[in-house]
Amino acid sequence: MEKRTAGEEQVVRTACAHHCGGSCVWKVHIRDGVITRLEPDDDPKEDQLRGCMRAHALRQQVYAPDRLKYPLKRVGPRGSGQFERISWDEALDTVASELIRIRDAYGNAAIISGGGCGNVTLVQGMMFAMARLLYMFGGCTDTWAWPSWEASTFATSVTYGTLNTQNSRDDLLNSRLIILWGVNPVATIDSTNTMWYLARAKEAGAKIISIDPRYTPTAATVAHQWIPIIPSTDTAMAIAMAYVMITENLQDQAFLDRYTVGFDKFKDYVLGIADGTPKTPRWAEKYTGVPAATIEQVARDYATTKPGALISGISPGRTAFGEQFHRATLTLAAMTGNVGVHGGEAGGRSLGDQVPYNAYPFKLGPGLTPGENPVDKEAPVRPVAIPTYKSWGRNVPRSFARVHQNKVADAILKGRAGGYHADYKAFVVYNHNFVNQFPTTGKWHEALDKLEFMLDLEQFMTATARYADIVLPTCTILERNDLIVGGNKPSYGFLKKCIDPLWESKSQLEICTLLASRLGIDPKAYSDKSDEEWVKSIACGGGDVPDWEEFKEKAIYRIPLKEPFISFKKEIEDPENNPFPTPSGKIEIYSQLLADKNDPLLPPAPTYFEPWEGRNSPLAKMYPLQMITARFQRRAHTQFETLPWLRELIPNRAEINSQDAEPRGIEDGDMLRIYNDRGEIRIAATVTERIMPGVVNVPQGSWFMPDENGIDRGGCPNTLCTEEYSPCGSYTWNTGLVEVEKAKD
Ligand SMILES: Nc1nc2c(c(=O)[nH]1)N[C@H]1C(S)=C(S)[C@@H](COP(=O)(O)OP(=O)(O)OC[C@H]3O[C@@H](n4cnc5c(=O)[nH]c(N)nc54)[C@H](O)[C@@H]3O)O[C@H]1N2
Ligand SMILES: Nc1nc2c(c(=O)[nH]1)N[C@H]1C(S)=C(S)[C@@H](COP(=O)(O)OP(=O)(O)OC[C@H]3O[C@@H](n4cnc5c(=O)[nH]c(N)nc54)[C@H](O)[C@@H]3O)O[C@H]1N2
Ligand SMILES: [Mo]
Repeated sequence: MEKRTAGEEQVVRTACAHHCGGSCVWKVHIRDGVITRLEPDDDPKEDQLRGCMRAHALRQQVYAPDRLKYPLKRVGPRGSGQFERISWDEALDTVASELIRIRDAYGNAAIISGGGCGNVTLVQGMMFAMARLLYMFGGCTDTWAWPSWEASTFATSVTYGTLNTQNSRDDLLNSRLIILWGVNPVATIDSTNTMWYLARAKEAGAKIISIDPRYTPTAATVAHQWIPIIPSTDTAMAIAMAYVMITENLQDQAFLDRYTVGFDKFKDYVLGIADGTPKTPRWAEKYTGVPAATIEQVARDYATTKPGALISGISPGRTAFGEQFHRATLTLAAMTGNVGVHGGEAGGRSLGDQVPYNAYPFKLGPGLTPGENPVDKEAPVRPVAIPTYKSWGRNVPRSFARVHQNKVADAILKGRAGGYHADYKAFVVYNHNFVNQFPTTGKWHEALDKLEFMLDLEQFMTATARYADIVLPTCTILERNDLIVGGNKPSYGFLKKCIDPLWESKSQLEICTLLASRLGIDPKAYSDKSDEEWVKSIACGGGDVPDWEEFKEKAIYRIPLKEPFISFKKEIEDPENNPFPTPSGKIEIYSQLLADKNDPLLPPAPTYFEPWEGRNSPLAKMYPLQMITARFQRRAHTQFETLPWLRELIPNRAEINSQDAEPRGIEDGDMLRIYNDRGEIRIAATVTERIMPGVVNVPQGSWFMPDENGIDRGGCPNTLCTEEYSPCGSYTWNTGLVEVEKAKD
């Protein structure tokens, strides 16, 4: 940061990357060390990377009165939220002595590392800084399963042998048909400018179809057709689309013959030769609620309007058997020959091998990488993992030492006696609001109370931080340096330090460096660079960014590409020399690897299973409504929730159709009681035709606020969600039954 004279206004360009998959550019106005306003990107020469409503409120986040300002020590019972201010020295000494004590008494596996995605950046964010520290400390118990896209990760690994499966979003301008299947970028961003490319693609004549239980703002803005679908049943529709293509001979057989294996086996299933049930549009209509004629029309559209991009959203993957949705839609992409071509889309959305949200093979210079976790290495690999299955930043197959994130509370409660790898005594949380964002099934309180030590690095007093023994105040993205890569067109974004950390907050890198020496780790071996030097090392010391000074000034570097980036271009254009990285070298519609695993719930080819809590389940008699938990535009998960500007914009409400509201005497704005066997919440209603009957949407990220009776007054959907996960490990946040009534209290 340059020094300025008093009263002089300074304008700093910086990037934002706030857990929405976007990376936008901002001009931050600063006077006398105080941020006075933020202006969005206005570069006239380039595609502007304009920020969203949330980033417009970043200034309120930085100066929020409820920000955590000092290190805190718990003084009341766990969860009570009673803390007292302590010094950094006392806080760090306590953290270090507790971690050393627990490691020496129980081993490293007794420490669970709960890193999340509060910020998805490459220096301070994700699991870099803290994971590296804990691995150097001898390791920790890691968690497994990516919350966002475990189903898609699994399916793309099986089908293509890699996670890098997307085209850059500017390629949508080459599409003649775009199917948004559970995708709502107005709220989710899904790479900055996705909406802009969708709007331009529409202007250029592309037909756009949205398949979603909700008539989303995205559908309202760009779609020609909205197809409401019963949640958790999308696989049935995709398979019936395959039926239409096969029986009308619309599939691209030459593509299938040349690039895929196992289509015939899938075809036998689709036609009912294998099990006696042809997967006709009528068969699918029963499950999906989508009229057979509509399924036929979408199948014909997709098979004949080329090129076509079927964007298979990750949200239908977060359902019971969600991996089958992705296996099926990837198969449709191959059946229509839309893989590896401009205007098409191979499908799937997951981590690239290196970076989030993007398949582009970014180059990255040396960074603060965590390396290998010794605890992970001591246990065998989970059978669900397949050889090509890698995790970003930690290319280690998931071992049995790891705990599924849905099972952390269960694991703490039961430990070895419950079949887990260790008895867990400490929980280190960073970038994560664990208690809020994972299903509780009523276990969190008891579980966290059982711990010997819990640490949380936070900016706000979250539902999770309330349980910690020590809370360390962490600064925001405008108070430190960091890097993001990704975006619609591949780019690097520099999140620049605009002001010094406020109050006594510190960056995660600084906190970990201070802890290193106390944990007996050489701080120089842990990190020999400042955060800015790490940004430079990753972006310029081997990365694609050619000019550090220019990058610093502009905060953005776009990789100059002659044409939009296409995944699998070379595999399609020159297959002899570029096999797919699967065992067969081809797109695996049928996977021998899965066949060999012989798990009936993870069959080798796409298969429809009825969800365990669907409309046809016996439980639906008691809890007749399906709950989904979509992204909420004014928040990034739980972040920004307390900022007045954003609260004014959209009220936090559950959406319910008038056909479900009226018989229950519910009117728009009424407070609802939503419940099932797992819990009970209160949240106000939006009565609307924009959600299909039988479905309630409780926006995820609502703050968990249980009262003395355990009723969650904050309306957090995870109070009602199940901790059961799909066979591949995917979370099932969009599969669950509830009942709704007008609240009396
Ligand atoms: N019901 C339901 N639950 C869901 C989902 C769903 O669809 N439905 N989606 C899931 C998905 S995909 C995800 S990714 C998770 C997200 O879950 P989380 O990653 O827990 O969500 P966030 O609220 O974004 O961030 C967590 C915390 O990080 C803090 N934070 C922000 N920046 C920093 C920082 O620089 N340092 C530190 N130490 N902390 C910081 C924030 O204050 C916030 O409290 O939620 C999952 N939970
Ligand atoms: N504003 C904002 N943006 C975010 C985030 C945020 O918290 N806030 N989180 C970010 C993160 S970490 C992630 S992982 C992504 C997630 O991005 P997504 O998973 O795409 O986001 P969702 O809003 O959960 O779901 C998208 C749509 O799927 C629909 N849907 C739900 N269930 C089903 C189903 O069974 N079938 C079909 N066809 N559709 C269904 C919902 O109605 C919704 O409109 O978003 C990122 N962007
Ligand atoms: Mo996510």
